[in-house]
Amino acid sequence: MTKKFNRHLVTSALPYANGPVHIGHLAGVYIPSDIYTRYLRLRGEDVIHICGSDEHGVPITIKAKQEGVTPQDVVDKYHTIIKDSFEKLGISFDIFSRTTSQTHKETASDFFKKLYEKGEFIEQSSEQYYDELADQFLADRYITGTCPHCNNEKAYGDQCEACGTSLNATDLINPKSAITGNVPTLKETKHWFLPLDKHEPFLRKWILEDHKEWKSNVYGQCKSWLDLGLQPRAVSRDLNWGVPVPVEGAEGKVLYVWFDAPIGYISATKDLTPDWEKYWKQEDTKMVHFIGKDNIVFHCIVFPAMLKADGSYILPENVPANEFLNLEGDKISTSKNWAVWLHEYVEDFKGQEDVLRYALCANAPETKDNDFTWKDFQARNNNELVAILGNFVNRALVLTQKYFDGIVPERGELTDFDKETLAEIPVIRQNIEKSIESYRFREAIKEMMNMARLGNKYLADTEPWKLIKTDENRVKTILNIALQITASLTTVMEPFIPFSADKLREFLNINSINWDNIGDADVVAVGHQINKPSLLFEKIEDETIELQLKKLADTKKANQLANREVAPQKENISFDDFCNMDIRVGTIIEAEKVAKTKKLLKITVDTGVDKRTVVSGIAESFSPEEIIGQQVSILLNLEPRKIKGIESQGMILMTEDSEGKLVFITPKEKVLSGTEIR
Ligand code: B3M
Ligand code: ZN
Repeated sequence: MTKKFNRHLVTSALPYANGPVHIGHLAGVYIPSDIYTRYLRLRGEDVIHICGSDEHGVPITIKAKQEGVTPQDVVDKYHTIIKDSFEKLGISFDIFSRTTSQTHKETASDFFKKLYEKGEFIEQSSEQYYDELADQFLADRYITGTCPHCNNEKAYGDQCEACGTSLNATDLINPKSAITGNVPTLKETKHWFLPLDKHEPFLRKWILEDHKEWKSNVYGQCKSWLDLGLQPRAVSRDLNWGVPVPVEGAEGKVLYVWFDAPIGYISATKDLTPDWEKYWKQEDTKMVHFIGKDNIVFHCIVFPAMLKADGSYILPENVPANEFLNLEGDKISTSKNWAVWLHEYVEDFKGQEDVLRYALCANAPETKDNDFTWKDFQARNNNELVAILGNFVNRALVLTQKYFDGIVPERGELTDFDKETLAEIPVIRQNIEKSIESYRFREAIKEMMNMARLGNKYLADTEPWKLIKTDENRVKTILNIALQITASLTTVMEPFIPFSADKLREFLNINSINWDNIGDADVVAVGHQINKPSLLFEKIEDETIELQLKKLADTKKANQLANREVAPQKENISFDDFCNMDIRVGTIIEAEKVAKTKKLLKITVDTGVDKRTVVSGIAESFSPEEIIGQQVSILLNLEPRKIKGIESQGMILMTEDSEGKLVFITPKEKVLSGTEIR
């Protein structure tokens, strides 16, 4: 039985306002949700797309502390940056709200109160980690330790980012305070828990039986959660940043951020329309949550349990979560600055917003983690947007200008090839419908490009530029058909690359065409005047890509420097031990490779005391020729050792630079060979 829906409520995960958004967010959540909503709008559906920033939670208070500002300053700053980036990339939310709004505080507070009054919570005192030095309970990200599932040493008190498991702080091995680095103590405190176990039978049936159509990554994660058995989850925290727990005896306690954030979808809808209840409470609304894979449990288990406990809300029809996008082979990381930031992209690539939308959708991490590379980005632009789509529409428009002064010519009798070509348009349209409605956006965008391919092939096969000399009437038919395809393309492009769709409509001098009219015989009328076109897409040159790669290389270097692990100090030695070491400045006078080895050089050093042989493992860093005359530090009284049959009498001291390259320890000024180092 398929349900009949009369309206759509689309939500996109509320980004944390503790930093800007990057391409991983865009590819995983906002591009798919935007395509989906734009498509529904084109079909004339009643749809609203809800988002906003998630402004509570520990990451924000930590960031505020780091920057020496208030949490409100942090969220004000990032809310603005994030909102602006989304706007510039054409993500068409109907509202982009925030969880520090008054509406939200009231909505979240009332939501809690209702569940509290219905007796839907368990009130329980338990032992929680406490930092004596900071005089504060350590919730969520205020505590780090080793993940009991994957041994990641940097897991947080609420989640391990390495394996994605959602954790309780007390699960962590070797817990440490993120504020002071102290080992925390356990201290009793009271909290409210949502008894997920109570909702388990319902959730089991609702997900595992009624929603077998969910994406396998989502369904699988839910199943393993349910199979592990659900536990009550605390929905309050001992913190001073958040929505206060609205009951007596809850001073100093706020709602857990994952309790208040999804309610943000509801409060944002309230801010959008007084009709909000229609979207949230009527069974004929289709609610779809777009999220990344780390949010699955909260959207498929915790939030539905909250909605169910309230009893007056609908539940999501689908939660098409995506996997993660990597960047040039490495995991995207905010703390390592390993990301392509949207606010930087829109500055560096003005007017090329659609290129990013296209590249990210074509390569979206729909079924597995995927990699973004700048080379692929360039290729998608140059070989697909420019060479296929841009090329086709440009030929259709330019030839119409050239032969018919930009006036849409009439069609004569159609050949079989004309008919076959025209018949392909609705087929492609239906393919796109099927793909989008089953959340397969990569497939959908491929079909969009197939419509341009169809046009390209049509022109290449009919060759109007040759026929114009002999058969002008035939050329009229050909260009009419090419223009019908171009006009249909404007609508097909709209969900994916809306800026280019606008531009193309301007070239064609037409208004938008409804989805259902794609492929109709005369979407542009005979005699209609089109405008002079310019290029729809520009080629992206190698230099542009190299600049971006250089940016990333610089980031990598900076990280290596910052993350270099300094070896711990060794055990103390006595002064005598030290004096026993005879370290001198020497000069290399001969050097040659040791046969049949890669690493070894046989070096003769003038030590001042004598001229002696040392075998040293530096052949991969230095050629024999380049080190002749080099002053070095050498430990003379090291027990001689045979290496590859050569007696090595001492050791040349080396260090490494930040990139791991070997460096000699050489006095700044030349000194006499044999000078002691003390
Ligand atoms: N802010 C987590 C995230 O950005 C969270 C999503 C909330 S959706 C209600 O990954
Ligand atoms: Zn883990």
